[in-house]
Amino acid sequence: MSNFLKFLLPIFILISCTDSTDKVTEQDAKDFLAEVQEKAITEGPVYSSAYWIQSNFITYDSQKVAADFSKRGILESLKQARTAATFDALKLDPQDRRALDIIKNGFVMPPPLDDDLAGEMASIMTELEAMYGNGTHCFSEDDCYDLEAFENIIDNSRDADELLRAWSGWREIGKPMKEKYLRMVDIGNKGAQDLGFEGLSDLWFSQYDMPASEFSETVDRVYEDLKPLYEGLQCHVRAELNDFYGDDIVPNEGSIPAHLLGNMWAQSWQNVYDLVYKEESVGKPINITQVIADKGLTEVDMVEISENFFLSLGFDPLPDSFYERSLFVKPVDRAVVCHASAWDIDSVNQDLRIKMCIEKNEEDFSTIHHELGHIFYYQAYKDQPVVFQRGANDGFHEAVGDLLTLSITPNYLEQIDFATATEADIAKQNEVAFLMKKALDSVVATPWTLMLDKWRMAVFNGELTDSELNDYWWELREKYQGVRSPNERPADAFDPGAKYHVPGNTPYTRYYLARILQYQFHESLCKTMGFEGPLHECSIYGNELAGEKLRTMLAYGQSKPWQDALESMIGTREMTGTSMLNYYAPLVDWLNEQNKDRVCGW
Ligand code: X8Z
Ligand code: ZN
Repeated sequence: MSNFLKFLLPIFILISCTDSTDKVTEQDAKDFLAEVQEKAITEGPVYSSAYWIQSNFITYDSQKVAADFSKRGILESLKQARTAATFDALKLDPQDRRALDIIKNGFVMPPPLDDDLAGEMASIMTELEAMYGNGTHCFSEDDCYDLEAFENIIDNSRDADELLRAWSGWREIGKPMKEKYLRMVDIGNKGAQDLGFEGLSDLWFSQYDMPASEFSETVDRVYEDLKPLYEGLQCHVRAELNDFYGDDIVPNEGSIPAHLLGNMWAQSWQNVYDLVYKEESVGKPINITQVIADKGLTEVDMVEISENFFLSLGFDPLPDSFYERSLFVKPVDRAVVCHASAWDIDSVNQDLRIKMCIEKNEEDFSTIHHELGHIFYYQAYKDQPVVFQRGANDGFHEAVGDLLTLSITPNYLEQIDFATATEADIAKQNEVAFLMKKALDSVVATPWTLMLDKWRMAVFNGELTDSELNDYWWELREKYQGVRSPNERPADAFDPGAKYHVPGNTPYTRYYLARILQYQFHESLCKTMGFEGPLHECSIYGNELAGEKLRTMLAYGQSKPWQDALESMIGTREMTGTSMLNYYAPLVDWLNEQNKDRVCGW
């Protein structure tokens, strides 16, 4: 925003508010909120159905209908935001004030209140999502791969050439997104400015009950505590991969090439666990993938087992419609957005669904818990007004299911008949193995979940020229993750486009918050239960007291500042990395020992 406009906008708002104070009353505000509520209840479910069809059946027509709904929906929300602003100067009941603020600020990618720009934005957004969902790359006419086919290679292969081919192949789908993405950001920044923000970055970070700059500082400060743990892990993994692949492919210094870490985005390294941890003679973790295969579990069985965990905490069972209307298996005859998601289609009728192309393995067993975390959050806050039917902040929403995965301990696996008592005992004898496996997913995700929005915000803020966009992505990946591109990226590469949340416009800091919060929740609930052993041995499974505490907090939705919600559950208002460090304490000691003669860092 130009300085002139930055200066003008608050005055405009002030004038428009002072002007309107004579006309609007507290009762008008209440009537307006009631109207918003009524509209959301009656019209919301139809919009959700249009988006459900858009993601479940990617066709020319489903995209056309969704783009139209999206345009009309966003214009309506923008009008509501303007009306909400007319009450700015009124003294109101704090809950009404909070509701109005959410109506004014709760946007991700707003166009200005303009028919043409809203239409253009809706079309671009729909198109980008479909480009990702439909993404395929062909090396030759009969050698084509979609994401799942490429992931099958990246997750399992140990052949560096084959890995590089798959890694580079998937990134071809990002290239055609670049121009559209930049145009969308351009319109979005204008929309954010019209709402009174400096731009999209300011809008995104203003949704955390504290000034955007303070939130940004908090997020960075917490990472400083976790950095030594991550650096120790990176150092050890690099050394072991060097051992396996040799100096030419993984030099034992600097950043690790991104194609060798067992995940398309190198955001979880759990698939290379067997390469980096070999001391299993004293006991090894239970292989959940193997158990799923041995038991012949179906995708629905996996969902039911996860649901049962929530039921053991006292949550209400999911309605039949959840199982009837969710998508659990990748369809063979049509294109869908396979990236897992949870949907609150109709809160009044509790029409809740997940959409996921479940693979029968440990990773997806965790992801099912993650998705059900969203679903049970929806269930818990269903009696709140619609504006408050959100997470205390978006990180809370992402943390619920992940919290439960921390309770998938050997004892829990024994309780649900995934392991015999002997197998559980063997697993417990090697806590480092258990923690290593967990850390390769959870600790590894922290710098990644932190850097993604740093890249996005640099784009939003116009800090990069078009030709710098991709290089800056890799600069951040090196800086935060110690992970590098395995090859020189082509000039037209747009690698961020190959990660769902970029074309899908899902803010990513929420996953960083979730990583931190889930450990804080876990530590506190374990304390509530009177658990006294090491944190990683605690499971909240079957503990109604823990369930009650969790549910009470979830039921607030966004009706309170997140700091209040956090305090109500765990007694502190601060986000801190301490609980995560406590959880991994034995691994930290082990890594220090392993790395003592290595030169760490990159
Ligand atoms: O996108 C997700 C969930 C849906 S909210 C499956 N996650 C992030 C990702 O896949 O990149 C969960 C972990 C991080
Ligand atoms: Zn999620």
